[in-house]
Amino acid sequence: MEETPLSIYLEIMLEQIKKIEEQIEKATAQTKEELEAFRVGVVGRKGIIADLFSKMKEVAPEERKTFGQTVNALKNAAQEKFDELQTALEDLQADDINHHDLTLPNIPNEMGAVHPITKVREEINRIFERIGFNISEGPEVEDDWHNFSALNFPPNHPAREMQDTFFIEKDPDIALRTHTSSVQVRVMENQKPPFRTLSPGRVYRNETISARAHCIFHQVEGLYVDKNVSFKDLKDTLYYFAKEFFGPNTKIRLRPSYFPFTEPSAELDVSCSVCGGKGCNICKYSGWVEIGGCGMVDPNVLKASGIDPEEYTGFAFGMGIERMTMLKYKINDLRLFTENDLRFLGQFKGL
Ligand code: 2NL
Repeated sequence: MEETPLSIYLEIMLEQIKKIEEQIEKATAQTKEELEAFRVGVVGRKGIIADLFSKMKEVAPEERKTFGQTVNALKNAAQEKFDELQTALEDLQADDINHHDLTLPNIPNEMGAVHPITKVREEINRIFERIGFNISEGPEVEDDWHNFSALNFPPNHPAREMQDTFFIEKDPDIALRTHTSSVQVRVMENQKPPFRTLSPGRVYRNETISARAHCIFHQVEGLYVDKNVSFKDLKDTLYYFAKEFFGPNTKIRLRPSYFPFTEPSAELDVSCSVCGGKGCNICKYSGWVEIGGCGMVDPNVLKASGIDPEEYTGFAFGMGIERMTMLKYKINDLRLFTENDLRFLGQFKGL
Protein backbone atom coordinates (compact mmCIF):
# COMPACT_ATOMS: atom_id res chain seq x y z
CA MET A 1 0.00 0.00 0.00
CA GLU A 2 1.21 3.40 -0.88
CA GLU A 3 1.95 5.70 2.05
CA THR A 4 0.32 9.10 2.14
CA PRO A 5 3.04 11.75 2.18
CA LEU A 6 3.22 13.76 5.39
CA SER A 7 2.07 17.34 5.48
CA ILE A 8 4.80 19.95 5.54
CA TYR A 9 3.59 21.02 9.01
CA LEU A 10 4.04 17.60 10.50
CA GLU A 11 7.39 17.14 8.81
CA ILE A 12 8.72 20.33 10.40
CA MET A 13 7.25 19.34 13.77
CA LEU A 14 8.89 15.88 13.65
CA GLU A 15 12.18 17.52 12.69
CA GLN A 16 11.94 19.79 15.74
CA ILE A 17 11.04 16.91 18.04
CA LYS A 18 14.12 15.04 16.83
CA LYS A 19 16.34 18.00 17.72
CA ILE A 20 14.70 18.29 21.15
CA GLU A 21 15.31 14.59 21.66
CA GLU A 22 19.01 15.04 20.86
CA GLN A 23 19.24 17.94 23.31
CA ILE A 24 17.56 15.93 26.06
CA GLU A 25 19.92 13.04 25.38
CA LYS A 26 22.91 15.33 25.96
CA ALA A 27 21.53 17.04 29.09
CA THR A 28 23.54 16.97 32.34
CA ALA A 29 22.85 18.10 35.93
CA GLN A 30 25.75 18.74 38.33
CA THR A 31 23.66 20.52 40.95
CA LYS A 32 20.19 20.38 42.42
CA GLU A 33 19.44 23.67 40.65
CA GLU A 34 20.36 22.28 37.22
CA LEU A 35 18.22 19.21 37.84
CA GLU A 36 15.29 21.42 38.80
CA ALA A 37 15.78 23.53 35.66
CA PHE A 38 15.57 20.34 33.56
CA ARG A 39 12.40 19.26 35.35
CA VAL A 40 10.65 22.63 34.91
CA GLY A 41 11.82 23.19 31.31
CA VAL A 42 11.29 19.68 29.92
CA VAL A 43 8.96 17.39 31.86
CA GLY A 44 7.16 20.00 33.99
CA ARG A 45 3.57 21.13 33.59
CA LYS A 46 4.66 24.12 31.49
CA GLY A 47 7.68 22.42 29.96
CA ILE A 48 8.51 21.76 26.36
CA ILE A 49 6.73 18.38 26.24
CA ALA A 50 3.47 19.80 27.60
CA ASP A 51 3.88 22.52 24.98
CA LEU A 52 4.18 19.93 22.20
CA PHE A 53 1.04 18.13 23.40
CA SER A 54 -0.84 21.43 23.21
CA LYS A 55 0.02 21.62 19.50
CA MET A 56 -2.12 18.51 18.87
CA LYS A 57 -5.10 20.63 17.82
CA GLU A 58 -3.03 22.26 15.07
CA VAL A 59 -2.22 18.84 13.56
CA ALA A 60 -4.49 17.47 10.83
CA PRO A 61 -6.83 14.84 12.30
CA GLU A 62 -5.43 11.99 10.17
CA GLU A 63 -1.86 12.83 11.32
CA ARG A 64 -2.66 13.14 15.05
CA LYS A 65 -1.91 9.52 15.79
CA THR A 66 1.64 9.74 14.37
CA PHE A 67 2.22 13.05 16.14
CA GLY A 68 0.85 11.75 19.45
CA GLN A 69 2.99 8.60 19.39
CA THR A 70 6.15 10.63 18.66
CA VAL A 71 5.53 13.13 21.43
CA ASN A 72 4.68 10.28 23.83
CA ALA A 73 7.95 8.52 23.03
CA LEU A 74 9.77 11.79 23.67
CA LYS A 75 7.94 12.21 26.96
CA ASN A 76 9.00 8.73 28.12
CA ALA A 77 12.61 9.32 27.06
CA ALA A 78 12.65 12.67 28.90
CA GLN A 79 11.21 11.15 32.07
CA GLU A 80 13.80 8.38 31.93
CA LYS A 81 16.54 10.95 31.46
CA PHE A 82 15.28 12.94 34.43
CA ASP A 83 15.30 9.85 36.68
CA GLU A 84 18.82 9.05 35.50
CA LEU A 85 20.07 12.56 36.25
CA GLN A 86 18.43 12.52 39.67
CA THR A 87 20.01 9.20 40.69
CA ALA A 88 23.40 10.31 39.43
CA LEU A 89 23.18 13.53 41.43
CA GLU A 90 22.19 11.70 44.62
CA ASP A 91 25.12 9.34 44.20
CA LEU A 92 27.44 12.28 43.69
CA GLN A 93 26.27 13.94 46.91
CA ALA A 94 26.56 10.66 48.86
CA ASP A 95 30.09 10.32 47.54
CA ASP A 96 30.95 13.74 48.94
CA ILE A 97 29.81 12.61 52.37
CA ASN A 98 31.26 9.10 52.36
CA HIS A 99 34.57 9.45 50.62
CA HIS A 100 36.91 11.60 52.63
CA ASP A 101 40.28 12.33 51.26
CA LEU A 102 42.21 9.70 53.17
CA THR A 103 45.48 11.54 52.65
CA LEU A 104 44.28 14.51 54.75
CA PRO A 105 45.64 14.75 58.32
CA ASN A 106 43.30 13.12 60.88
CA ILE A 107 41.01 15.24 63.05
CA PRO A 108 42.09 14.13 66.53
CA ASN A 109 39.48 12.76 68.94
CA GLU A 110 39.36 15.13 71.89
CA MET A 111 40.15 13.48 75.19
CA GLY A 112 37.31 13.80 77.70
CA ALA A 113 37.60 14.15 81.46
CA VAL A 114 36.25 12.11 84.36
CA HIS A 115 33.52 14.07 86.16
CA PRO A 116 34.90 15.56 89.40
CA ILE A 117 32.17 13.85 91.46
CA THR A 118 33.13 10.47 89.96
CA LYS A 119 36.79 11.16 90.58
CA VAL A 120 36.28 12.09 94.22
CA ARG A 121 33.87 9.20 94.79
CA GLU A 122 36.47 6.75 93.48
CA GLU A 123 39.22 8.35 95.55
CA ILE A 124 37.07 7.98 98.72
CA ASN A 125 36.38 4.33 97.84
CA ARG A 126 40.12 3.61 97.50
CA ILE A 127 40.91 5.26 100.87
CA PHE A 128 38.34 3.13 102.72
CA GLU A 129 39.20 -0.04 100.81
CA ARG A 130 42.73 0.22 102.23
CA ILE A 131 41.32 -0.28 105.76
CA GLY A 132 39.05 -3.21 104.92
CA PHE A 133 35.80 -1.59 103.76
CA ASN A 134 34.04 -3.09 100.77
CA ILE A 135 31.79 -1.08 98.44
CA SER A 136 28.05 -1.78 98.46
CA GLU A 137 25.46 -0.33 96.11
CA GLY A 138 21.68 -0.53 95.98
CA PRO A 139 18.50 0.80 94.36
CA GLU A 140 17.76 4.53 94.04
CA VAL A 141 14.02 3.86 94.32
CA GLU A 142 13.30 2.56 97.80
CA ASP A 143 10.45 1.37 99.97
CA ASP A 144 9.56 3.01 103.26
CA TRP A 145 11.20 0.25 105.29
CA HIS A 146 14.73 0.59 103.88
CA ASN A 147 14.74 4.38 103.66
CA PHE A 148 12.94 5.29 106.92
CA SER A 149 11.40 2.67 109.20
CA ALA A 150 14.41 0.36 109.56
CA LEU A 151 16.48 3.44 110.40
CA ASN A 152 14.35 4.33 113.42
CA PHE A 153 12.63 7.33 111.80
CA PRO A 154 9.48 8.04 113.88
CA PRO A 155 6.15 7.82 111.93
CA ASN A 156 5.76 11.60 111.57
CA HIS A 157 9.38 12.63 111.05
CA PRO A 158 9.54 15.66 108.67
CA ALA A 159 11.72 13.72 106.16
CA ARG A 160 8.67 11.53 105.51
CA GLU A 161 6.76 14.57 104.18
CA MET A 162 6.23 15.37 100.50
CA GLN A 163 8.03 18.70 101.02
CA ASP A 164 11.28 16.87 101.76
CA THR A 165 11.10 13.62 99.80
CA PHE A 166 10.15 12.68 96.23
CA PHE A 167 7.49 10.00 96.49
CA ILE A 168 6.79 7.66 93.57
CA GLU A 169 3.78 6.03 95.27
CA LYS A 170 1.89 6.47 98.54
CA ASP A 171 0.49 3.63 100.75
CA PRO A 172 2.63 1.67 100.57
CA ASP A 173 5.24 4.41 100.22
CA ILE A 174 7.86 4.16 97.49
CA ALA A 175 10.32 7.06 97.24
CA LEU A 176 13.62 8.17 95.75
CA ARG A 177 16.16 7.36 98.47
CA THR A 178 17.09 10.35 100.61
CA HIS A 179 20.40 8.79 101.77
CA THR A 180 22.40 5.66 101.03
CA SER A 181 21.74 4.29 104.55
CA SER A 182 19.08 2.22 102.77
CA VAL A 183 21.89 0.27 101.07
CA GLN A 184 23.48 -0.40 104.44
CA VAL A 185 20.19 -1.65 105.87
CA ARG A 186 20.20 -4.19 103.02
CA VAL A 187 23.76 -5.21 103.95
CA MET A 188 22.75 -5.68 107.61
CA GLU A 189 19.72 -7.75 106.57
CA ASN A 190 21.72 -10.00 104.24
CA GLN A 191 25.08 -10.45 105.95
CA LYS A 192 26.27 -11.67 109.29
CA PRO A 193 28.64 -9.33 111.19
CA PRO A 194 31.44 -8.49 111.20
CA PHE A 195 31.34 -6.23 108.14
CA ARG A 196 32.78 -2.92 107.07
CA THR A 197 30.98 -1.41 104.12
CA LEU A 198 30.96 1.86 102.22
CA SER A 199 27.88 2.98 100.25
CA PRO A 200 28.46 5.78 97.78
CA GLY A 201 25.68 6.94 95.50
CA ARG A 202 23.15 9.40 94.24
CA VAL A 203 20.43 10.59 96.60
CA TYR A 204 17.37 12.83 96.21
CA ARG A 205 15.75 15.48 98.38
CA ASN A 206 13.02 17.94 97.55
CA GLU A 207 15.17 21.07 97.86
CA THR A 208 15.09 24.37 96.03
CA ILE A 209 18.16 24.44 93.78
CA SER A 210 20.78 27.04 94.73
CA ALA A 211 24.57 27.45 94.86
CA ARG A 212 24.62 25.35 98.06
CA ALA A 213 21.70 22.93 97.65
CA HIS A 214 20.41 20.61 94.93
CA CYS A 215 17.61 18.06 94.75
CA ILE A 216 20.08 15.50 93.36
CA PHE A 217 23.41 15.00 95.09
CA HIS A 218 25.86 12.31 96.18
CA GLN A 219 26.63 10.81 99.50
CA VAL A 220 28.97 8.25 100.88
CA GLU A 221 28.01 6.37 104.00
CA GLY A 222 30.15 4.00 106.00
CA LEU A 223 29.09 1.25 108.42
CA TYR A 224 31.18 -1.01 110.64
CA VAL A 225 29.46 -3.66 112.74
CA ASP A 226 31.41 -6.11 114.92
CA LYS A 227 31.87 -7.14 118.52
CA ASN A 228 33.22 -4.25 120.64
CA VAL A 229 33.23 -1.51 117.99
CA SER A 230 33.79 1.71 119.92
CA PHE A 231 33.44 5.45 119.47
CA LYS A 232 37.25 5.61 119.43
CA ASP A 233 37.25 3.30 116.38
CA LEU A 234 34.91 5.80 114.70
CA LYS A 235 37.17 8.76 115.50
CA ASP A 236 40.31 6.92 114.33
CA THR A 237 38.65 5.94 111.09
CA LEU A 238 37.42 9.46 110.34
CA TYR A 239 40.79 10.98 111.27
CA TYR A 240 42.59 8.53 108.96
CA PHE A 241 40.18 9.39 106.15
CA ALA A 242 40.46 13.18 106.62
CA LYS A 243 44.29 13.06 106.47
CA GLU A 244 44.28 10.80 103.40
CA PHE A 245 41.74 12.90 101.53
CA PHE A 246 42.56 16.50 102.53
CA GLY A 247 46.26 16.16 103.40
CA PRO A 248 48.43 15.06 106.38
CA ASN A 249 48.00 18.28 108.40
CA THR A 250 44.20 18.00 108.49
CA LYS A 251 42.48 17.96 111.89
CA ILE A 252 38.97 16.72 112.66
CA ARG A 253 36.36 17.90 115.16
CA LEU A 254 33.19 16.14 116.35
CA ARG A 255 30.27 18.21 117.62
CA PRO A 256 27.35 16.57 119.47
CA SER A 257 24.28 16.25 117.28
CA TYR A 258 21.18 14.13 116.71
CA PHE A 259 20.16 11.55 114.08
CA PRO A 260 17.32 9.04 114.51
CA PHE A 261 19.65 6.16 113.54
CA THR A 262 22.70 6.83 115.76
CA GLU A 263 23.21 7.33 119.50
CA PRO A 264 25.32 9.19 120.39
CA SER A 265 25.55 11.29 117.21
CA ALA A 266 27.98 13.96 116.05
CA GLU A 267 28.61 16.37 113.20
CA LEU A 268 31.97 15.89 111.51
CA ASP A 269 34.12 18.95 110.79
CA VAL A 270 37.56 19.06 109.17
CA SER A 271 40.06 21.92 109.45
CA CYS A 272 39.59 24.15 106.41
CA SER A 273 41.71 22.78 103.57
CA VAL A 274 41.56 26.11 101.74
CA CYS A 275 43.20 28.31 104.43
CA GLY A 276 44.68 25.55 106.61
CA GLY A 277 42.50 26.61 109.54
CA LYS A 278 43.58 30.27 109.64
CA GLY A 279 40.18 31.51 108.48
CA CYS A 280 38.83 32.41 105.03
CA ASN A 281 35.50 33.00 103.33
CA ILE A 282 35.09 29.27 102.57
CA CYS A 283 35.08 28.35 106.31
CA LYS A 284 33.42 31.66 107.21
CA TYR A 285 36.54 32.57 109.23
CA SER A 286 35.97 29.70 111.68
CA GLY A 287 38.80 27.48 110.42
CA TRP A 288 36.39 24.48 110.24
CA VAL A 289 34.07 23.09 107.60
CA GLU A 290 31.34 20.51 108.12
CA ILE A 291 31.55 17.50 105.77
CA GLY A 292 29.04 15.09 107.35
CA GLY A 293 27.73 13.36 110.42
CA CYS A 294 28.37 10.17 112.36
CA GLY A 295 27.61 8.17 115.46
CA MET A 296 27.18 4.76 117.06
CA VAL A 297 24.45 2.75 115.34
CA ASP A 298 21.28 2.94 117.45
CA PRO A 299 20.45 -0.48 119.01
CA ASN A 300 16.95 -0.21 117.47
CA VAL A 301 18.51 -0.02 114.01
CA LEU A 302 20.62 -3.13 114.56
CA LYS A 303 17.57 -4.97 115.94
CA ALA A 304 15.36 -3.94 113.00
CA SER A 305 17.77 -5.66 110.60
CA GLY A 306 18.12 -8.80 112.69
CA ILE A 307 21.40 -8.03 114.48
CA ASP A 308 21.55 -8.59 118.25
CA PRO A 309 22.64 -5.28 119.87
CA GLU A 310 23.73 -7.18 123.00
CA GLU A 311 26.31 -9.03 120.92
CA TYR A 312 27.29 -6.42 118.36
CA THR A 313 27.88 -2.68 118.21
CA GLY A 314 28.63 -0.50 115.23
CA PHE A 315 29.56 2.94 114.03
CA ALA A 316 28.24 4.75 110.98
CA PHE A 317 28.93 7.99 109.17
CA GLY A 318 27.67 9.92 106.18
CA MET A 319 29.45 12.56 104.11
CA GLY A 320 28.47 14.77 101.18
CA ILE A 321 30.53 14.12 98.06
CA GLU A 322 29.69 17.49 96.45
CA ARG A 323 30.79 19.28 99.62
CA MET A 324 34.14 17.49 99.66
CA THR A 325 34.69 18.05 95.94
CA MET A 326 33.98 21.77 96.33
CA LEU A 327 36.53 22.01 99.15
CA LYS A 328 39.16 20.00 97.33
CA TYR A 329 38.88 21.89 94.03
CA LYS A 330 37.68 25.27 95.37
CA ILE A 331 34.36 25.15 93.51
CA ASN A 332 31.85 27.72 94.74
CA ASP A 333 28.60 26.66 93.08
CA LEU A 334 26.96 23.23 93.38
CA ARG A 335 25.00 23.74 90.16
CA LEU A 336 28.20 23.41 88.11
CA PHE A 337 28.17 19.66 88.81
CA THR A 338 24.94 19.08 86.90
CA GLU A 339 25.03 21.72 84.14
CA ASN A 340 27.51 19.80 81.94
CA ASP A 341 29.28 22.97 80.84
CA LEU A 342 32.42 21.84 79.01
CA ARG A 343 34.32 24.93 80.18
CA PHE A 344 33.91 23.54 83.72
CA LEU A 345 34.30 19.82 83.01
CA GLY A 346 37.33 20.39 80.75
CA GLN A 347 39.28 21.74 83.73
CA PHE A 348 39.43 18.24 85.24
CA LYS A 349 41.28 16.67 82.31
CA GLY A 350 44.25 14.61 83.43
CA LEU A 351 43.61 15.21 87.14
C1 2NL B 1 25.22 13.29 107.16
C2 2NL B 1 24.91 12.33 108.25
C3 2NL B 1 24.92 10.00 108.77
C4 2NL B 1 24.65 7.67 109.18
C5 2NL B 1 24.67 8.73 108.31
C6 2NL B 1 23.87 5.35 109.27
C7 2NL B 1 23.54 4.25 108.53
C8 2NL B 1 23.04 3.14 109.18
C9 2NL B 1 22.88 3.13 110.52
C10 2NL B 1 23.23 4.26 111.22
CL1 2NL B 1 22.59 1.79 108.29
N1 2NL B 1 23.72 5.33 110.60
N2 2NL B 1 24.35 6.43 108.65
C11 2NL B 1 24.92 7.89 110.52
C12 2NL B 1 25.17 9.16 110.97
C13 2NL B 1 25.18 10.24 110.09
O1 2NL B 1 24.93 11.01 107.82
O2 2NL B 1 25.34 14.46 107.38
N3 2NL B 1 25.36 12.82 105.94
C14 2NL B 1 25.68 13.64 104.82
